[in-house]
This record gives sequence, structure tokens and C-alpha cells, in this order.
Amino acid sequence: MSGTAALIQEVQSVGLHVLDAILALSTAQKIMIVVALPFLYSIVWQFLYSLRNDRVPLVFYWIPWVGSAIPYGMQPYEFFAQCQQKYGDCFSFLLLGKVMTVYLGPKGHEFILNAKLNDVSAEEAYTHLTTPVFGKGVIYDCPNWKLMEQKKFAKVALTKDSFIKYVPLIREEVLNYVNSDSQFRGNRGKANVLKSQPEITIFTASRTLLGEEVRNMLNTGFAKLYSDLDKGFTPINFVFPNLPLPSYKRRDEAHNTISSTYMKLINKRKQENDIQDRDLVDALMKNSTYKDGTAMTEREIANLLIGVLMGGQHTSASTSSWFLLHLGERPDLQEELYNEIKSVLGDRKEVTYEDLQNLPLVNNTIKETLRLHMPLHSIFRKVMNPLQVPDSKMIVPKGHYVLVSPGFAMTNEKYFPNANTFEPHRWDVSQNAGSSDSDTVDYGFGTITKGVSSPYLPFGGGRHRCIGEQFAYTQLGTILVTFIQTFKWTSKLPKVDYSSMVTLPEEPAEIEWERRAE
Ligand code: X2N
Ligand code: HEM
Repeated sequence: MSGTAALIQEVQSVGLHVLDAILALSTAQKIMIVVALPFLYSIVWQFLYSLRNDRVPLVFYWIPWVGSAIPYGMQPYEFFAQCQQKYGDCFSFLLLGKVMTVYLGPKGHEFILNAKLNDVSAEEAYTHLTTPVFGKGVIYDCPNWKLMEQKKFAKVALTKDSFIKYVPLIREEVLNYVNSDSQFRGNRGKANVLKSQPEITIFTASRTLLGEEVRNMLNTGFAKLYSDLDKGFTPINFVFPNLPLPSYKRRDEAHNTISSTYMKLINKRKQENDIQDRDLVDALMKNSTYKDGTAMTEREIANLLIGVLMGGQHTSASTSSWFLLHLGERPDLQEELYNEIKSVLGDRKEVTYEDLQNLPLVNNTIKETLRLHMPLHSIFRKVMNPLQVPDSKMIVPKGHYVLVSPGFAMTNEKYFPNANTFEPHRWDVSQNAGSSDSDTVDYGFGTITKGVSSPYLPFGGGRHRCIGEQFAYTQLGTILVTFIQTFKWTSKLPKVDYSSMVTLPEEPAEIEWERRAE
């Protein structure tokens, strides 16, 4: 390293001479230099960095601080593929002042999702984004062990017994929506899925997880608060957590009002001694005392409710938008789904949780949608201790970030033949068969598979693995069945918008629907 140090000194001494020359220049020339300096510095810095063999190769960039934000932000998977060609599976890039080390493929999944708790931190990576939205004391505003317990507390409302109760409620909400919303008037028409799916998602999730009281508030001005809070949960907030802008102020106000409203609900149920097993509110009121004996406060329970609902909202709305748009291009699949549903339900229209377990094409449609459109295209951790890249001399230093992208592997020919074709039947044979790693582990919220080297990880893996998978499948399955029972539709598949929190379809994202004859 002394060679590098000497080089730096040399550059510095040259710099001093240059400074003298600069002072003799005209103002216009001086301004030019002030502008050019950061560029020069960044190029020199990148050159020196490239000489180090203990560092992961860094993708070259022209614009200081911004780095590779534009190619990454516009087309992350294409950007990753280009980097992979040049550097292999492991490379670093600069994203708005943060050095991100990517490791593509199953080895990367293992490296990052199963990294040691002491070495990487999710809360350090996400808290600036999530804490203003969810609030204090929960998810990424608390030590990891508390998150593990919060996931355990929440899972009580995400069991088979709960889902049996949720399915009819979800169906009722969907039917109510498609029979009353202006986009679904008459016997045929057009609907923007970027409007309908977020609404259907919030109605169904609120009705099931938060209960009837909160669901009914959404018919009032309360819905505007969700929209304000939502606008504070974007990549812009990830980069700039706090700016003196109206949208940030509205985010904070919306958070406070929603949080207080949930607390009032908790208090009301407490006072009326009305604590049952209806929803997540009941579940958390009954069971939210940490193993060290401290109980979650009412404010923290309210914030956990906000966080869980917000997470499920974006991911699920994106997924149902995408399956509607893909199926719009595949009327043959809609008929196949219709026949599958008919053959299992017979003359009955009311789908049940048990029915959903007997509808493989419904579930494979969701599975295939998640393969092509994993809602979270990037998962981050902040590096807390120097981290060695396996089987190499490369060290990711403290303060950098690691980024894992299962969605990249999930859309890659190497793992999925005809990777870009939407084909739910590709999953027909392998229904849970050949699950080679039966090794399990429990980080505190139930047993999950230990290995994360599968290329297919829409719900992540390791200690931060999703707890919402079964809820999502139940919610999405019921929405899909109800749509297939009610409509036939066509659509043209839009491009992907990667600049949102989740991978969304670009506008216009429309389906042309027609009601099925009774
Ligand atoms: C300006 C294009 O757009 O060049 F929510 F209880 C709740 C996930 C955090 C993703 C951050 C950056 C994109 C820059 C584009 C809960 C259900 C969770 C799990 C650059 C020019 C939250 C930030 C997205 C950076 C991409 C994940 C979610 N299950 N929900 N340039 O958090 O789980 C939860 C968990 C994050 C991101 C980005 C740009 C539990 C541009 C043009 C523009 N990302 N992103 N969840 N970019 N440009 C969640 C984990 C956690
Ligand atoms: C974590 C995906 C729905 C709650 C995660 C992670 C992924 C994910 C990839 C890991 C994040 C990381 O490692 O940083 C999805 C997808 C969904 C979905 C694709 C729907 C299709 C839901 C729902 C809920 C939920 C409906 C709640 C009911 C959570 C929670 C975590 C999580 C609590 C744990 C966060 C952590 O431990 O850091 N999800 N999710 N998710 N998800 Fe989901």
C-alpha cells in the first residue's frame, strides 16, 4: 500500500503548483476549474481504487456522487448484466454517494442473505427510508432481535386458521369493488390496473389484517392519509430521507394521524374488553411482549401495523397488476384458469382457503408473476465489519453496502429457459418436488429453510425472510379467482418502471374487460 500512499503524495504536491497557476486565471476560467475539479478528483480516485486487488472491481462512472445511479435506476437488470459481462458476478458501483457491492447468482444470495448478523445490517440500510413512514421502535428502528420477535408476533395473524376467515372477506371486498367502482361500470370497459389494484389491495388487506373499523374509515377522508404516507415511501426518500418539502411534511402528518388512529382503536378494544382473534390488531394486543419481559407500547403496535400493511400493500398491488396484464395477453390461460376453478368449485362461486390449495394453475400464475416481476429488485444491507468475498482476496469494507438481486437470477436464461416468457406451466412438474435443502433454521419467527442458494427467492431468505408469503398467496389467489370468475380481459404488456419502490408496470397499464355471462 506504500506505493499508493506515495502516489497520493505526489498528486498532492503537483496539486499545490497547479493552485498557483489557477489563481492567475480569469474568473470564468476559475469557475470552469471549480466545476471540473470534482470530476478530476473522482477519476483519479477511481484509478487508484482500480489498482487495489483487495477490492471488488468498481464500475467506472463519470458523474461524481451520482455514480451509476442513472443506468441502475432505469434498468437495473440490464445494468447488472452489462457489469456481469465486464467483471463477473461480483462488482461494485456507486449509487448516489453509496458504494454498493453486488454479487449476482445463487452464491451471491448465500453471501448476502446468509451473512452473519454482526457483519451486515438491514436496519442501517433501510431505517432512513422506513422509520419516518412506519414510525419509531419497530421494524428497522430497533435492534434486530426485536424485529425477529415482531415477526413472530405478527405471524400469529398469518396462520391457516386466519386465512380460512380472510378468504370470504377478501372475496367480498373484490366483488364489492368490481361491482361499484367507476372503472368497472357496465358490461365492458377499460380499467387502469395501477388504480384498481392498489385500491383492491388496501381494501382487502385492511379488512382482514386491521378489521372492519379501519376498513370502513377508508370510505372517508382517511384514505387521503394513506396516499400521503405512500408518497413518502419512494426511492427519493431512500436517497433524501428528509427535505423541507410539502410532501415530507404531509408524510409526517399522515404518519402521526394514522398511528394515533390505530392507537385509539387499540384503546377502544381494550376498554370494551373486545379482544378476539379477528385480525392482526387482536393478535398483537394479545401477544407482543418481548422475551426480556418488556411489552411493546401501544404506539409501537400501531407503528408495526403501519409497517406490515405498507410492505404488503406495494408488493401485493404490484403482483396483481402484473398478473392481470400478463393474463390479458393470454386468453387461453384465462380459460384454463376458469375451467380449473369450475372443476374444483363446481356450481359454488364462493372460493375458500381450501379451494385455493387445490388450484395449481392459480398458484403457478402467481409464482410465475413473481418470477418475472419480483417486487423488490434490490435488497440492501450495510456492511458493519470488513466482509470477505468467499474464495477471493477481496474485502468489502465497513461502511459500504451489499446488494442482492434474486430478481436478476429469476429472469436469467441460465436458471430459467425462455426466461422472458410468461409461462405458469413451467412450474407444473416441480410442485415442491426435489426441494433438496431440507435443512431448516429458526431466527425467532418460526422455521425457514437454511439455504438461500436457490435462484428463485421472491420472498428473500435468511433472518430477514418475508413472513407475508402465505398471506400474499391467499390474498392474490382470491383476487385472481374472483377476477377470472367475473371477467375476460385483454391487454398489452407495458414496460417495467424500476424507479418506484417496487417494480411496477409503466403507464398506460390498462386492461380491456368484459363481464362473463352468468
Ligand atoms: C433520479 C431512473 O430512479 O435515472 F416495507 F414491515 C415493511 C427496498 C428499500 C427497495 C429500498 C434507487 C431505484 C435509485 C431507482 C415491513 C413487503 C418491508 C417486504 C436512480 C433519476 C422494506 C431503494 C428500491 C433504491 C430501488 C426493503 C418491503 N415485504 N414489503 N436514478 O426496502 O422489506 C416493509 C419489510 C427497500 C429499495 C432505487 C433509483 C417489512 C432512479 C432515473 C432516476 N430501493 N432504489 N417489503 N434511481 N433514478 C420491506 C424490506 C425493505
Ligand atoms: C421481508 C418480498 C408480501 C411482510 C421480505 C423480503 C422480501 C419480501 C424479498 C426480504 C427483504 C430483505 O431481506 O431485505 C415480499 C413479496 C411479497 C411480500 C414478493 C408479495 C408478493 C408481504 C406481506 C407482508 C410482508 C403481505 C405482511 C403481511 C414482510 C416482513 C418482512 C418481509 C415483516 C421482514 C423484513 C425483515 O425481516 O427485515 N418480503 N413480501 N411481506 N416481508 Fe415481504
